[in-house]
Formats: sequence, C-alpha cells, structure tokens
Amino acid sequence: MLIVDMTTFWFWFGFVSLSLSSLGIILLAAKFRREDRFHALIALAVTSIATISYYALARGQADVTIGGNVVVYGRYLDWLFTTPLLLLSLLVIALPPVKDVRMTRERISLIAAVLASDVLMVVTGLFANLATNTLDIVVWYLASCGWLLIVLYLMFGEVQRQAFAHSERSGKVYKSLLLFLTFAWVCYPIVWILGDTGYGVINANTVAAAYAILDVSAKGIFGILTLTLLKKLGEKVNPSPKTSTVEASDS
Ligand code: RET
Repeated sequence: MLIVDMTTFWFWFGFVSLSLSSLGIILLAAKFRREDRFHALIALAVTSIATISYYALARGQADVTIGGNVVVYGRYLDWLFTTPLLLLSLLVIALPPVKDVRMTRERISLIAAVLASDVLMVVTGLFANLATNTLDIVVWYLASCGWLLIVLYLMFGEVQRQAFAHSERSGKVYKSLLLFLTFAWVCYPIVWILGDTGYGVINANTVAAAYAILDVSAKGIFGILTLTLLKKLGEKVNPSPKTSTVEASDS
C-alpha cells in the first residue's frame, strides 16, 4: 500500500497536481510563439523539480532525523532551486533589455542581489530547522524572514520601478504576478512556525496539506497564470517576428 497515512496522501496529491501542471504548461507553450517559449521553460523547470521532490517525499526518501529534529531536506532542496527560478521568471518580464553596455554591471548586480537574498532565505531556514535550542531557532528563523523581506523589498522597489519605467503594459503583468507570488510566499514562514518545526500547534498532516496546496499554487498555478497573462499581453502588443512579447511591449 502506497498511501499509508494522510501525510503521504498529500505528498501524492502534490506529485499528481504538479505533474498535471507541467502538462498544462507544455500545452500552453505549444500555442506560444517560439520567441516567447523561454517563459514556459522556466515554469516547466519549476514544476519538474517540484514533481520529483514530491515523489521523493511520498517514497520517504526526502527526510532525516538529525539531533532529534525531523528535517525534511527534500523541501529545502526543492526551494533552493525553484524559488530563484520563480523570481527569475518575474525578472525576465520586468527588466528591459540592456541597451547601454555600461548598464550591464548594474543589471547583473540587481539580479544577483535578488537571487542571493532568496538563497540565503532558504539556507537560513534550513539552519532554523537543524537548530536544537530556542535561541538558535529564533535567530535563524528571523534571519530567514529578513531575507524574504529583502527579496520583496527589491522586487517591489527597484525591479518594479524599472518595469514600469520601461513599459506600463508589461509592468502591470509583472505587478499582478508579484502580488500573487507575495500572497503565497508569506504563508510558508507561517506554516513553518505553526508546524512541528516551530510551536507545533498544527499537526504533521495539516502541515503536509498546507505545503502541498501552497506548492501547487506557487509553482503550478503561478506558472499557468504567468503564461496566460503573457499570452494576453501578446495579443495586445502583436509583436513582430523575432521579437518576444515582453520586448515588443517595451515600445
Ligand atoms: C522558511 C523558513 C522559515 C522562514 C522563512 C521561510 C520561507 C520560505 C519560503 C518558501 C517559498 C517556497 C516556494 C516554493 C515553491 O514554489 C524556509 C519556511 C521566511 C518563502 C515559493
């Protein structure tokens, strides 16, 4: 019997939903112009990583007990790769092409700052899970929340400013997606602190359910939403051949 309890059920739920999301993304991408398919590639990378992560979770291969703590390292490994890719999927919509070569350094630095802050969020979150005394848990947890705030600060600040400065239309697409992402992302630290990694006021089944629903939303639904909004944008801007939709919306 594969489904032994409700936690395992939610792992399989995640696996099936994320597989279906990948399929949905492929079907949407098939209708995309070649010039716009890179968006689908990022979305597909995210759902594929999450799919294998859920398979490992369901098969009991993604957790260990270290120093009395259950560490579901499969989740952190998943987040380590998927969260930077999710941010990248927004950055490619927001940031205009670099016309002046002197801007390259500034651009690389902005992207590096967003992605590094995100990686720090995941790594400090892992250390919070590994910590065995309250002080360490609190310090690492707050550090992780701090890095999440820095990611959001950069995305709502400089990145959004550049998106709108360049194009009102793609700026709006960026803003909608960023709001969706923010609502989903801020739930993760809440589940973490309420579950057995924190206060333990919600049981393991509820934690598994909450993460599964969040992951399907933040990866699957988010990817499909991204492609749908870009398709609509494409219909409005009607890009010329060899020009991607976000590029065409610039002018
Ligand atoms: C942790 C640990 C405690 C503090 C914070 C966390 C944030 C996690 C986030 C995860 C997002 C994951 C996504 C996955 C898939 O799409 C690590 C739980 C702030 C924001 C979006």
